[in-house]
Amino acid sequence: MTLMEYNSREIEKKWQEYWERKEVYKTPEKGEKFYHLVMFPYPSGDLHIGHWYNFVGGDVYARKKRMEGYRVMSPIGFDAFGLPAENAAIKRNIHPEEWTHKNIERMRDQIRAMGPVYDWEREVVTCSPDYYKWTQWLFLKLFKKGLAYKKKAPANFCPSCLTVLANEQVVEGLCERCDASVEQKEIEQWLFNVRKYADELDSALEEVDWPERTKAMQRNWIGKSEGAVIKFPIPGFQSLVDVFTTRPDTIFGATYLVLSPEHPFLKEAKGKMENTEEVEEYIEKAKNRSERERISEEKEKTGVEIKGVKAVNPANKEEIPVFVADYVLMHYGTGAIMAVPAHDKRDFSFAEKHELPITRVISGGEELPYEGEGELVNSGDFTGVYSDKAKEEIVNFLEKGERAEKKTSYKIRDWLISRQRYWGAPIPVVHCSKCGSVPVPEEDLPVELPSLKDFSPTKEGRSPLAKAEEFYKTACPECGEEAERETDTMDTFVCSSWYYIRYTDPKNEKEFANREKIDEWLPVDIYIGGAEHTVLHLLYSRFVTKALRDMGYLSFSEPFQKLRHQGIILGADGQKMSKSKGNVVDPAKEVEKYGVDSVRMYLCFMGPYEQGGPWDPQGVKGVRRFLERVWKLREVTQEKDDEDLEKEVHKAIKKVTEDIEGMRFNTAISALMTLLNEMKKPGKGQVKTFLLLLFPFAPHFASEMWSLMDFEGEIEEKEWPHYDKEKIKEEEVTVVLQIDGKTRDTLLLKRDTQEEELEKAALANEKTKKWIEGKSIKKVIAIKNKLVNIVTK
Ligand code: ANZ
Ligand code: ZN
Repeated sequence: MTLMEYNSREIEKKWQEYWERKEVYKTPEKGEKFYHLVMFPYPSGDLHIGHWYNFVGGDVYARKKRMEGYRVMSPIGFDAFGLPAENAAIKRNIHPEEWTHKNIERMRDQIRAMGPVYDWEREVVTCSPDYYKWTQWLFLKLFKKGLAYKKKAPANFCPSCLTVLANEQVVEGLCERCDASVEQKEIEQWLFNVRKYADELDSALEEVDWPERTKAMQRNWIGKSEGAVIKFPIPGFQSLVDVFTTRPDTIFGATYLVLSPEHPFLKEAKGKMENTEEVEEYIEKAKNRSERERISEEKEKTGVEIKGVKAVNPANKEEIPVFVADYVLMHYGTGAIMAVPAHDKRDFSFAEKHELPITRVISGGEELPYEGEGELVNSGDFTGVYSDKAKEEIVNFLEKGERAEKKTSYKIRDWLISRQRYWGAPIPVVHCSKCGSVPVPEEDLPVELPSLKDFSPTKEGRSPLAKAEEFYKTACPECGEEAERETDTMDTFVCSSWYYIRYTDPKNEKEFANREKIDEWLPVDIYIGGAEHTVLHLLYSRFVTKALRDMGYLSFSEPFQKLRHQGIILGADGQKMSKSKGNVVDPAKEVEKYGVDSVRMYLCFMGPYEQGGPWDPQGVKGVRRFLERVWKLREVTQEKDDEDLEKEVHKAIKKVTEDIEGMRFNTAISALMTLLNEMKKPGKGQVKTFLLLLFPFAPHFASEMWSLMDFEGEIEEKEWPHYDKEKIKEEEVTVVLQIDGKTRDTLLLKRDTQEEELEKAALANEKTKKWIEGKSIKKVIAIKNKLVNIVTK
């Protein structure tokens, strides 16, 4: 056999065409189901290194599962609506639809060129009407269940993108996309009632196999706090002011009350306060401050006293002043707090500024404010009780007088889903002056997005669809009178909150997905994707799943059983890749030079998958050299396997199998490299096994070698190799134990036990102890696998 060069380009093209023709990657018909999911990409135009990392790791895992006999479904699609398409389109003066579709076509080719096992027949594209019809259907379902509602409220408005943003799209007061300072604006908006599921969203995290860090981020976002609501009477008023506190144990130190500027009691108190004008001025000012400013620890805590109004501390019956201050937010707890300056930082700085009394009621810490727990002081009958117990006892005591009850609060807010932008799924609602907000009948879906020429947002923050008369003018579905369509579109997180369901039945025209198919495939067995930006996607998907479950459409509660994140690949300089640093790696260029399989393998080899790490410019070349060495195994003609090698082969099978399962691709590849070094005189069967283990990483390469060596059938149809436990058992040898040259015993030890260990074993032996009693040891001679001789003086 003459030896050809390893021509990766030809080989990869050949196999990709072959696989496509043979439809190798359709979801198999037989076996136990395994739903394998990677986060679908946004069609930005080019696959970047992060996509590669995500998809390649996912693909290695999926391929092994297929070889293990699972019926693996591995779908792919595009998260195609959203602001970037619109912004790019405006900049380049082409329509967002055109821009998006061009990009999708490019990216499809790029993804195919990676050689992954995606079932393209299941592709979903969220901006196509046959998909967003069902996104709209989801909206209607939530609406009818009372889980979608409209509300006029201050919204985060980005003056540069000219749209409302969800809280989560505001990062430190700035627009996530353009870094402009976000303003507050009163607008009618649509929200999904995520708060209704807050408790389950928190507690059910215990059931899923996710990275702890990701769970912690979800919990943090949900922000569950256990505490109590305590009622403070206001002399001269009927109503009491409720405060939410997590520290009822500090109540004897509550020296004033603070109301949020939006608190309804302020309206009630108008006639009775002595400084109405001052208070109203303050309330007015607070309207222009962002939430971030209001709660920032660095910013000074502003506020004014409501003169002429006092509250009574229900624990010690003392009269205390009442303030209005914007560091208290209306949408959390009850919108009012009991301030305990000795034990809360914010209250402390406010009290210092306004010269309010600061009373220590918890011992511990040298200085005030002390935020920890401890034994109570200055607390009447509760003095001497420790915080945890005092929390219970004080609430119980106040409960008797109907002044308190236990309460759990959640930080999470309802999900604001309306966007005043063009490139999204229209919200399927009609506004009628007689009937109000009327849902579009299901049979009229989709409400198609009209192809507008002018799709730029308006200055007033209204949707571009509000300029399209032919779109918004319609008849009321209920009374038939003239009415107007809702012109806002949905947040793209709505589109991606259910795509994993659609994959099970992507072409269904009658249902969002057929129930049998849903039950057959879901939940997802493994979900692989980046850790950044996924808190909300995961949260919203979980919310939608639970809501659909409660409507009877699903029978599971958590969509993603197991979740893993790939790490981040850094530039060669160890810095985050960025254009300005000039350290961006272009995977296409690497493929051009070394081939897809080398790039795939290097990505898996470069470091622990869940950690990522810096890109080594020599790395792909190194892997390519390894493949070239494997390529030489084609010379192997020996039919009989090499007995000395058997153990190494089986050790490698075990290692590669377990490491792929645990996403330790790097050490799996190391094991293959070690094995190759041992393969001096391998038999054909051993080369076969090697190729099978290599296949998930370098599928084109392994397929080509398999066929060139005339191994029967096709490699991707073969079963994943099994290891023989017996064969990897550590072999034992008998070592002779001598004392002064005379054989006294034998030792059964692992083969290749090192000299030092031999000596230890010999000295620990019972017979040795007997024979050397009373003597001292001059030296010990140890010969590996043979003997130990203890020489005495
Ligand atoms: C009295 C107290 C004493 C408090 C003390 C803390 C320490 P988390 O854990 O984040 O839930 N609070 C309640 N509602 C608020 C609102 N709408 N805006 C701003 N602050 C609010 O925090 C709960 C604590 O935050 C509550 O417990 C309350 O202050 C404050 F030594 O009550 B605490
Ligand atoms: Zn009507």
